[in-house]
Parts: sequence; structure tokens; C-alpha cells
Amino acid sequence: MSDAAREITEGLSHTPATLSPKYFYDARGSQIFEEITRLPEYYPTRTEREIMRLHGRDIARRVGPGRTVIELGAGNCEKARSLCQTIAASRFVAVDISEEFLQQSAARLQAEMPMLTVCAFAADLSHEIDLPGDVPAAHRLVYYPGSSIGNFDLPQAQALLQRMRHMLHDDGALLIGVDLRKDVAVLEAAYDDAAGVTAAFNLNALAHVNRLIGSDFDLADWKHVAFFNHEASRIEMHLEAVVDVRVHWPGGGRGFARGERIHTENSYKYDNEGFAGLLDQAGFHRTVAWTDPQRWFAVVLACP
Ligand code: AVJ
Repeated sequence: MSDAAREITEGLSHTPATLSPKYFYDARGSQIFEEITRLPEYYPTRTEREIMRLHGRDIARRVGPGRTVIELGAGNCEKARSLCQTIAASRFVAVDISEEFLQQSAARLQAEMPMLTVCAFAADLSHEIDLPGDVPAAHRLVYYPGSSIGNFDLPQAQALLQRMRHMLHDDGALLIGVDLRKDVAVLEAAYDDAAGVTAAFNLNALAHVNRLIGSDFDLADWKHVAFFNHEASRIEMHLEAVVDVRVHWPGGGRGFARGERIHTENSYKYDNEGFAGLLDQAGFHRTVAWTDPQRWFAVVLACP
């Protein structure tokens, strides 16, 4: 059994069952996520883009030209394209969990920006990140946009920020997007859109799991559930069984009673002060944050 299969079946056997959000991102899931970023209800992507547009020059002035930009979770490489132009970067290293999708996007970016040295490789951010030996160690800018940090609980986020700090010398910097706490109706609509795209995204994880572990989840037996958990300051996504279900996989299986859930994602929402504190604990002591006029999202530049 592969590491992934072991991790998945372990999570599925818990009560309540869990499945890591990284299993959203097979080729189809990455496509659906792109669709999510264009939904009217899903404000983070467009708000972050607006912040980058409004404050790009200020960011460029602070980070300077000739950086090696390392994007974690690069996906379609679209944000990198614009960042690398804005700050006149010399290299771009794309890192993502979805290898096939990433290679295509990186190749496209390289063709469009021949002066930028582009490379791509697959990595799971929940483990140590080993960059290829030919990535220059000086003058790095780790780029982690989209509030992907929101997927991790506090200790995990802390550990990930520390791993990022370890990728940098003292001349390095981190540019990170983080989603902020706001009106619950705005938050919940962003994760339960009217067109059902987020529901399809959530359900697709089961199709991905079926392929990874040979299970027999029937997507029709499950529905998408998303809500804001105030105490934990996070959006939670779950898949809820709409009938009594029995799922099998090689060497195991389990039953789910109607109404029972699989917890598939957390998306933590921060405030600027709390996030700066988290960065400080991870070894980033100088931070500057830019936000949109509504203060829905923040782009933070953090230096050692
Ligand atoms: C990619 C983790 C930033 O939490 O907003 C979007 C993922 N899940 N809609 C987020 C997601 C449902 C997204 N991140």
C-alpha cells in the first residue's frame, strides 16, 4: 500500500472521518478550483489580485529585482507570471502537489517569458521541502499566495512557516496571501456557491480517492456541507452521507450512517495582528501588510 493510500484509509477509518484537502487536486480538481476562483461569491482570488495591482510597485520597491521566486502551490502559474513581471524576477521555481498540471503550466509560462528561468517540481508541503540543487540559495522570495496557509491548523501553519524560513538566507523574504475574518454570510457564500462548483470540487475528492485506493464511493450518496466555525475561526467543508453507505477498499472498508460526515477541509481566517504574531514566531520579524479597502484579504511581506 502506498503512503497516500495508508494516509487516506487511516483518515477514513476515524470517527469523524477525515480526508486531507490535498486530495482535491487531481487534474480535474485543479480545473474545478480554477473555476472556483472565477465565481462571483469567491472573493479571495480577485481581492488578492486587486491588492497586487494596487500595491505592486510598493512591493517591487521593497523586494528589489533579480529574485529567485519560489512559489509553493503554483497551480496554473498565473499569479507568478504577474509577480515575476512586477518585481523583475530572474528565476521562477514552481512547486505543487499536482505534478502533471504543474508541468504544463510551467512550460507555458517559460514559453511566454523566455528571459525568466523557469523550473517545476512536485512536493507535498506537509513534509520537508527539498529544492533541487541548482536553485540559487541567495536572494530568494518564497511566494505563497491564495491564503493556502488557511488549510493548516495553527501548529501545522507554524511548522510550514518555519520550513519556509529554513529555505531562506537572511537576504530572503516571504510574500504570503492570507484571508481575513469578515461577515459570516460573505464567508459561507464563498464556500457554498449558487452554481454548485464548490460542491463539485468537494465531491471530486471521492472520485480521486476511488482511483488512489481502489474504493467504491458513489458520489451520488454524498452532499457538500460548508459553514463557518466561529470558535476555531475557520470555514469547514464536509461531505455528508445522504443515505446509509457502505464503502469498500482492498483490505478494508467502513459504513457511514445517513448524516455522517467526512471532514475534507479547514480554511482558517486570520486577523492581521494574529498573523504577524505567527510569522514572528516562525522567524520572520519584519512584516509589512497590504489590504483591500474592505479589509477582506491581506498580502504580507515577511523578512527575517
Ligand atoms: C486553496 C485553500 C486557499 O481555502 O479558499 C476554495 C480552497 N476550498 N473553495 C480556500 C478552497 C473551497 C482554498 N485554498
